Amino acid sequence: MKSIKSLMAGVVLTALATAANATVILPGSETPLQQVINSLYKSAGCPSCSDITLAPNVNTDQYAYDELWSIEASGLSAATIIIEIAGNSSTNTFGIYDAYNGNTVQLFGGPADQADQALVSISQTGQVTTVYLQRDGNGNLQAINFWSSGSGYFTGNLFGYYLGTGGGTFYSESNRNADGADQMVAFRGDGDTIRLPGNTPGVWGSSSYILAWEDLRYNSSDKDFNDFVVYVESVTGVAEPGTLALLGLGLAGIGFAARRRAKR
Ligand SMILES: [Ca+2]
Ligand SMILES: [Ca+2]
Ligand SMILES: [Ca+2]
Repeated sequence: MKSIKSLMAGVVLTALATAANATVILPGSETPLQQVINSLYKSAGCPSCSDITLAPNVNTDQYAYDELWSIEASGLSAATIIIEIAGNSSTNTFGIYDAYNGNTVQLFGGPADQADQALVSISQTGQVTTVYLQRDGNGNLQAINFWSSGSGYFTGNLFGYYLGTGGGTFYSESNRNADGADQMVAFRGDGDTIRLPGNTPGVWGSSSYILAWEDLRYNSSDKDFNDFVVYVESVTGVAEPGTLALLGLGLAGIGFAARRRAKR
C-alpha cells in the first residue's frame, strides 16, 4: 500500500509540475535559447562537460516553481547576465520585486551587458542592498553602483523577478502580467560543469538557476526567450500557496482512498 501511495503522490507531483511547465519556447530567428545554454557546456572546456546532452532541454526541463523566490540563509545572492538577444537590450532592465507590497529593486539597468554581475542582499529588517559590477575592457569586474533601501523596504524574503521593457514590465508571476502569460522560464542546476561568460568553469549547483525571458507579450512575440538570460544563485524557487493547497488536497485524497481500501 505504501508503495502505491508514494507512486500516486509521484504521479500527482509530476502532473502538477507538468501543468506549471507548459510554456512553449520556439527556436526563433536568432541564436536559439537551447544553443545559448548548450554553449555554456561546450565552453567549459573538458570532454565530459562539453557533452551538451547533459544540458537541460528548454521545453521539457523547465523548473516548475519559478514564480516566487527566496534567497538562501546568507541573505546574499548574485546574478550574472548570460546573454541578451533583443532589439530592446540597451533599455531593458532587470530586478526583483517584493511578493507582497510589489516594491521593486533594480539589479541591472539598460547599459548592463553580457557577463556583468550584480549582488543583492535582503536583511532582517527588509533592507535591500545591491551592488552592480560591470566588466571593463579586460573583462575584469568594476563595482559601479552601490544602492541600499531604507529599512523595511521589502516585507521579507519572498520575491519575484521582473524584466522592465519599453512596452511595460513583465513578472515571474504570470498572473501579474497583463494577459496572464508566462514571460519567464527557469532551469535548475544539477551539478554539471559549465562556463558562464567572463568566468572560469564551475559547477552549476541546485541553488542556481538560469532565468530566460521573452521581452514582448507572449502571445504576440516570437517566443524565443533569449531576450534576457541570466544566471541567479543562492536562491530557491518557492512553491506558491495555491499549488501547495492543491497538492495538499491531492495527497489528502490519496490518503483517504488508501485508508478506505485498507479497511475493506
Ligand atoms: Ca514561468
Ligand atoms: Ca523574443
Ligand atoms: Ca530574441
